[in-house]
Amino acid sequence: MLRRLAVATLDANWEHDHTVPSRTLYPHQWSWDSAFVAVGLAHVRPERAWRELESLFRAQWADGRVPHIVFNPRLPVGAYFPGPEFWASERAADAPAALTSAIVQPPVHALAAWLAYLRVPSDAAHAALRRLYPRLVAQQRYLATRRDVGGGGLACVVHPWESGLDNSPAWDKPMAVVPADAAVMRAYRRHDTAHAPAAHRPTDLDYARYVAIVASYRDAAYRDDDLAGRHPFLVECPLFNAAAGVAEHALARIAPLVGADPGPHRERAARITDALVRRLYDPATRTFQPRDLRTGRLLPARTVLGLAPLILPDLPAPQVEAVVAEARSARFGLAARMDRPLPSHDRTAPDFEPLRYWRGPSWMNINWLVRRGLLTHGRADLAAGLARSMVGLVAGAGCHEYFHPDTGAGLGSPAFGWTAALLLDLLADGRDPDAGG
Ligand code: 2M8
Repeated sequence: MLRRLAVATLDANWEHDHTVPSRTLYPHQWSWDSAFVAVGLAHVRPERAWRELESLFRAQWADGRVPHIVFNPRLPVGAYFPGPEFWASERAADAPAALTSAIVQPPVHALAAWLAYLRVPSDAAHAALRRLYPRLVAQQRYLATRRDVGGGGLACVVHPWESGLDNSPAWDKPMAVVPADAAVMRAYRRHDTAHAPAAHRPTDLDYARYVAIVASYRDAAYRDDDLAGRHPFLVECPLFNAAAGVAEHALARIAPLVGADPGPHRERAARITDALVRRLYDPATRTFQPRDLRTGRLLPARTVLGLAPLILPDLPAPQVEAVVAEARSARFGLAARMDRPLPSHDRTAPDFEPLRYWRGPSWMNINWLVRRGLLTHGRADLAAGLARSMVGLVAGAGCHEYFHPDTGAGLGSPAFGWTAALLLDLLADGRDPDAGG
């Protein structure tokens, strides 16, 4: 039953060469959504899993960046805000012919490609892996070179949208100093609040700041040189960098299959893990925190982002222990028997909001990542508890975009791509073929 619902959701969201996250809220192709969707499609429509990843990477920029949105040119202007006319990516020398945004999202694609291959290692999958490998390497190179603004071996994000957790309380402090006026939004038509209650979404002032950050990057033709001198939002995010580390581990597995050397990937993976611990682990709070490059300080909110480094197979034992303790604390409630999956923000914080987008609700993709981390570090008991609570959530509410962290009520889009895809992965996956990392 549940499996059928998930497959039907993915089929309904399929659009010629990709899956839309949601027909109403997000009608184009999104970068990390496509990676999660490919993981699920590999179980039921393996050929489509590769088309999903390859259509995204066809829109990769010459500098290696993989845009966070690839716009469907068949949709009318106004189908999503901000659309291609706002991004004006043609102002950048490295932009492709496709209509795209100009920022990125967490690089979970190499992991997705590796998992899709493991699921069905056919000749077609092997051929797709060969085509994707150089593009995945270029994606990593872009992040490691153009985005290491702090100079410490981590990539920075230049917009909250790049973190994937757009409206997280983690970004409140750096966002508060972005100059913007909510009245600016009178000039635009927001698309999200036409399809979801305004009380669940970012405010107009948040949107004015999102728009201002894009405008600043756009005015510099989306160049990455001198970001430190001019860009209003520069943050090193633990989830984003953990994804980059895991991507190097996945590339080290893929490399021998395509005739490449895994050695450099292993070295880069080790360097990223080392940099994450050195720059983003806070021994005082015993969790990972994002670092604001404009002030040099760690950001104080204890969000679910801090748990993400658990996905790194080479995370040192003291940090594994600390992150598991953080996840098991009253802030997140991880247990072998748990009613609801992890919330996106500390439940005990005064600014915890169970209904508002990324400020409290539970999301399947983050829980799926943390579950992988628990399996990788030998915590099958906790991973099983988390998986059961995730399946229970979708069984009760359907393939929603996100869920009320206490009641489990479905929120946001009711037919959401990555929820369906990752549910399929959990249902199929009594045993994870890559659980050892
Ligand atoms: C949300 O982000 C977009 C902007 O990229 C939005 O709010 O309009 C986030 O949840 C993001 O993580 C996700 O990739 C995207 C599409 O599902 O929606």
